[in-house]
Amino acid sequence: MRESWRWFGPGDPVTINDIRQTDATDIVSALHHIPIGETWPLAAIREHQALIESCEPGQTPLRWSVVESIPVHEDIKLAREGCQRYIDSWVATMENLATCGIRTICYNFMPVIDWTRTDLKYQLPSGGYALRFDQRKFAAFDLYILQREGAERDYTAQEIAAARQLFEQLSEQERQQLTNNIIAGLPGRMTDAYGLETFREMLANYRDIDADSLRHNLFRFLGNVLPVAEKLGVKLAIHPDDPPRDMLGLPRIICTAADLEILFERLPSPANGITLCAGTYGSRPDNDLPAMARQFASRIHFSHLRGVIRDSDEQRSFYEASHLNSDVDIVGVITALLAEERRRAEEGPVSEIFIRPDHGHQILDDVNKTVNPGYSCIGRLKGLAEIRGVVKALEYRN
Ligand code: DNO
Repeated sequence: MRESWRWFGPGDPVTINDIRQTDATDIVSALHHIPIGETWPLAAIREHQALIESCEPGQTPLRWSVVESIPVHEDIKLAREGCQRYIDSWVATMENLATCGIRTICYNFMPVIDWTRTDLKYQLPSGGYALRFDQRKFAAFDLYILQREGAERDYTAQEIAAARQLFEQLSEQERQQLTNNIIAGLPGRMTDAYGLETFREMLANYRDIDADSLRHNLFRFLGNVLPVAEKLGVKLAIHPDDPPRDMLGLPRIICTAADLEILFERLPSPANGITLCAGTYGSRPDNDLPAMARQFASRIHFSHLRGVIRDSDEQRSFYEASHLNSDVDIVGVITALLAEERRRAEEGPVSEIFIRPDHGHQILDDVNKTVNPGYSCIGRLKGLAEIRGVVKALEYRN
């Protein structure tokens, strides 16, 4: 298993030299400053790669191995006229990355919003902080802040009453914070940040797009990308929709094992693969993570390891728990990943799966620092250390 670590670039408060101290070997990164839809120039990729890979004599070198993510322009998801130029530009970015030796590419196909949380500083009983998705708060945003047309159809009378009550309890500042968390996006998002009015317009663009048409648009995109990826030896790794279900009237199509079955049945190319994000898939009670890891083993090119604990009375609400103690059987997932690596080793030289500790708690010295929510150093290092322990123990047993 190759231990990787996400780095957001020169503005990331966690520096490359900090990451070096974690003993992770590989970096997951992207050119976040390039506008969505534009090709990443070769020179810019090389420059970023040098920031990651150059080091003083005697220092442990790091490698930029995974891209998370090349963003997919909304026009591609909407299959708008003229979107071919954005598809071509995505492919050109992939070609430039492959020229630099970077061949594992994560992406997602979530319309309008990327990963979404309602609380970025949810206090844990330990005193640290976690990220949280609260379904009731989300409904309050949808119904009473965004006031989305037709939103009431998506909630029961009881949910609407609870959302109203909560909305009334929120201060102006809390409403603003909630709005920002949802429409301005979180670190590493692959969609633009919007104002409320633009956000409404963006949602309206999807009025006539249901799950089937969105899937059709994904397949069209992949139909262009996969043949080139195969030639270049690039592995694509689609990230699930987080949280994994329809939101704000938008269809979401990478949420369950059934969604993945459709994807691979339709496009069996060996370049077509997934990011097994344990925390995302695990925020649905009907996703059995070790079973999914076994079922799609050969398709897993990258894995985000973390867990969530769902609220007992509202399974759509959850907080990000510690890496090993959650509703997700991370030991079961790692067991499946290691078994897959052994299988791959029998087939050929490239057998390792990139994993990274996903989101960590904000604890200790990080509590008073400015951090990218979910991406503070110490919490992720704790997660990595726990994962590393599991890997060692399982490898020893085999
Ligand atoms: C958050 C994430 C997302 C993810 C992109 C993948 O922590 O897992 O930012 O990287 O949506 O394309």
